[in-house]
Amino acid sequence: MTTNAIPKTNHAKLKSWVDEVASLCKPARIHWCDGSQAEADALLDEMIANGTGIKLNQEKRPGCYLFRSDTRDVARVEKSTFICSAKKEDAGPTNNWADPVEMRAKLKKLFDGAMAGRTLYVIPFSMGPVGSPLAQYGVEISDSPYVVVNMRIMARIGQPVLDALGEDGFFVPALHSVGAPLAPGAKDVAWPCNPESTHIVHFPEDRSIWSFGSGYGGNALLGKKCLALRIASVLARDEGWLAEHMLILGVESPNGEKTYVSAAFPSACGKTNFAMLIPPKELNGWKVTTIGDDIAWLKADPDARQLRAINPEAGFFGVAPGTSAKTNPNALASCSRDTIFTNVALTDDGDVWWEGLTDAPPAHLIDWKGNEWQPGQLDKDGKPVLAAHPNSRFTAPARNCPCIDKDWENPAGVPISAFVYGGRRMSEIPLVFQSISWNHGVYLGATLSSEQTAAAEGKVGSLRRDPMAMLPFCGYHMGDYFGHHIKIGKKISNPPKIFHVNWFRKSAEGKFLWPGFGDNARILKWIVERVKGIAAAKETPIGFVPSKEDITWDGLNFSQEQWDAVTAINRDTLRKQTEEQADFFATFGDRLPQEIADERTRLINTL
Ligand code: TSX
Ligand code: MN
Repeated sequence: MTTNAIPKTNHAKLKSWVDEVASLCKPARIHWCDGSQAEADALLDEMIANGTGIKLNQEKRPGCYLFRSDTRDVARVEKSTFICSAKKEDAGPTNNWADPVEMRAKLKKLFDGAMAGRTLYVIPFSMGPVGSPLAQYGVEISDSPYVVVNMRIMARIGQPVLDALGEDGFFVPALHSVGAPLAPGAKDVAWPCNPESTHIVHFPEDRSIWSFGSGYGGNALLGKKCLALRIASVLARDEGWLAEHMLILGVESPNGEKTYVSAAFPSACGKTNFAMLIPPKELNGWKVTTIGDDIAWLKADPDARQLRAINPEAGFFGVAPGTSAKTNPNALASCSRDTIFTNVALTDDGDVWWEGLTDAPPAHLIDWKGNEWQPGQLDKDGKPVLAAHPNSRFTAPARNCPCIDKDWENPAGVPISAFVYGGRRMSEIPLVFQSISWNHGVYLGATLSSEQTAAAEGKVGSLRRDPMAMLPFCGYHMGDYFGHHIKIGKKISNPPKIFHVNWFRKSAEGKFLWPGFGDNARILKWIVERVKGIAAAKETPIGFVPSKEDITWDGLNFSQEQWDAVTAINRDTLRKQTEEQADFFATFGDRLPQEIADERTRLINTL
């Protein structure tokens, strides 16, 4: 076996783990990643040469590449995702559990010889700025060069991380294989994977990750969902901080005051769009800046006054379809260079396209499967053929984002003044309201739900409960997780104020009642002014709500009738819906905090 270079580390535990993995997986070569541009260029050149990747038109998209996955490997696989705590009870009712001893034995078999004929890449990575007290280190071992070039965008990787680890620093070991060993002399496929045997496994007690069979996104870039949410949520519980599925944005008022807000939304609610929102020009001088679009790690500051947050990631792994100059010009600008596109369509001039990028599609494309594509094309069932996969992605460096906050890499993080929870709700849930208290806010997060769109799994229109948008990402019992939030609120003298929003309310005729997008800045302004104690609100059973005159309307004609429609509440329906939460709460058994149960009772009684 050959190794590219003597690794510049004296971390004995890391070296022996790499040796151990190599003897199990039996790769042809070992490559320690230094994270350099030259290394990434060499890997990309190799992948272009063997047909795995496509270099896009370098005049239009400098440093950009396109990859097409296997058609069976296009998204996270929740049914194959496991939390292997020693006790089943500790994984809770929302996770797949498997016995850690049995699972380890199963994984050992799967990984035995799994890297034959391939290169084993060692990717030291940092989630968060290297050296930040809020950062966590991991080392991913992967046999996928696609993973290496994506991890280089999404995290800080290479020698600086080894230097920070020193001789005995703590790291999360994260082992990944596409699960497709190559026989001697056999020709490789463009996207090796093993969908029949895919396993995404977390061992929360020894903080390790094993991922087998998939090369896609959250299944393979192990720093993101696996480490920064599932494992980090467990670390956060044990160490007294929060690992949340939240964007972080800054709101700058005309006098230059900055207020930071973090927000959790289930999928298909436009989280990345909200993180990069551009306020209407009539909101003179109000600006939004981005710290992150997916994950927030929050810790009490030294005097336990407030929470400070970092974005543990260094890039955006965003859904491409629907991203356009109208919906999110900042995201588009972020992927103008040094970006990896996966499963989008290819234009005749070597550029990319996806549904929603432009009003009219180009006359000819190569679709995400590599087939010729024309507008209006139908499949054999008469359904339109999509040019890009609905879950196609861009992997773009955060530094490319025109509205990236100047403090996005501040190792101390930024102070968070408000939490926003939001769902896609056609009816009943008003545009915005503020919780009465921290515990009431935790209850709002715990009962967060969203209606399913075609892009997500599940029946279209059905209500999916997604507490704090963490349903697929909490690494332990969700009842304990609610309890941890309650505890954090007690520990901090000035915790974030908590709000609930719904941009998706519809009229009886099925029309959206709220213009959304940039106009959401009007609601953000109210939120920021509530935090500062400037804006007015009425106290109602559901919380504090604005009147129409509490919102700034410059540049938008919005009638009192429209306002009433988008903020109306029906006490009887809400009471019924609150009563119906009983079954959901019952699934958490005696691990549901009494405080959360009490908030529900209080709400039913006041309604
Ligand atoms: O991202 C969205 N946001 C947040 C933006 C900061 N979307 C897209 C969701 C899919 C990922 C929205 N869609 C939002 C929204 O606020 N609101 C809607 C619903 C909507 C759609 C189209 C219109 C209005 C609202 N069009 C017109 O009013 C012309
Ligand atoms: Mn996410």
